[in-house]
Amino acid sequence: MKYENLLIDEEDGILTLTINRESALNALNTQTMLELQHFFGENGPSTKHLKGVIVTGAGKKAFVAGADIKEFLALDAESGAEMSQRGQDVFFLIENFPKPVIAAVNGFALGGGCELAMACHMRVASEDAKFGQPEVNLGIIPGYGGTQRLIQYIGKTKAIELLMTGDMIGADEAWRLGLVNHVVPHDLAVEKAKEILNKIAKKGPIAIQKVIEAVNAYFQYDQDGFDAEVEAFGDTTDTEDFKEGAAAFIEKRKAEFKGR
Ligand code: CO8
Repeated sequence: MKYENLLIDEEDGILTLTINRESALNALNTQTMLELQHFFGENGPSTKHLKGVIVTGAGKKAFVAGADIKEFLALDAESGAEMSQRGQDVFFLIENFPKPVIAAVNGFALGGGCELAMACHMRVASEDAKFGQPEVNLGIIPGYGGTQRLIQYIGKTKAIELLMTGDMIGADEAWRLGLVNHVVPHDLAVEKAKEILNKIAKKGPIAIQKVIEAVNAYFQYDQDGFDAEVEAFGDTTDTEDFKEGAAAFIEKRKAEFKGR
């Protein structure tokens, strides 16, 4: 698929995916959602060799300022629910991506933009980033998982306040609440995300994939997270990587993982 709204740059095993609609503050229109679906879905790039993916927004002002408001003015109950479901499905692909995905939030992360950042495994915010779910200002609610993931990250007390007031919070408050992992000076969010991915890349890749699966299981109503952990743990013990990791520890050397 030829991407119109995503810029992809690969360097040293790290893919940086930039939402590139700067004139609309990188708002997620249908085309961009289709491209995200393609990228994170089965037909996207091979992930075997990847350390991980960084998601960011073009320009200095916005990560993503939301779903593209101009596109959903004509929605009704049926088409609105369909659009919400399609968006949720795309963000589940990101949440379940087998390699680490980090959002480098370089400005406004509002509505669908905050939801996109929350679907990533971690968030690094620049100090002038702003987060919020302002949908109630438009008379709607978040539709791409925001009501659920915001509670998962910051708890019901603050989540329901932010969802009802539509208030924006700055990077420092987002960090204090547990919404973001790190706050860094402007322009350094992508660099910090790379540093984290390079650190993770030294670990066993299958173990990292199993961490993603087991952690996500906690939030699935039809799965028991403890059972998922037992299964994932069993899978990791059955790998060459585990034999290598244990041998390296005993021989007092650095492990060389092969992802097998
Ligand atoms: N959609 C479309 N265009 C946008 C969006 C958006 N979400 N945000 C900004 N833009 C456009 C503006 O229209 C403007 O375009 P133009 O120059 O052609 O008029 C351009 O980007 C620059 O924006 P502003 O002039 O408004 O810039 P300011 O610096 O004055 O303000 C803000 C920046 C505060 C970020 C402001 O743009 C804003 O409030 N944007 C909207 C934020 C918002 O409400 N986001 C939530 C959208 S709803 C949503 O995400 C629902 C997700 C779930 C959908 C479920 C399926 C139905």
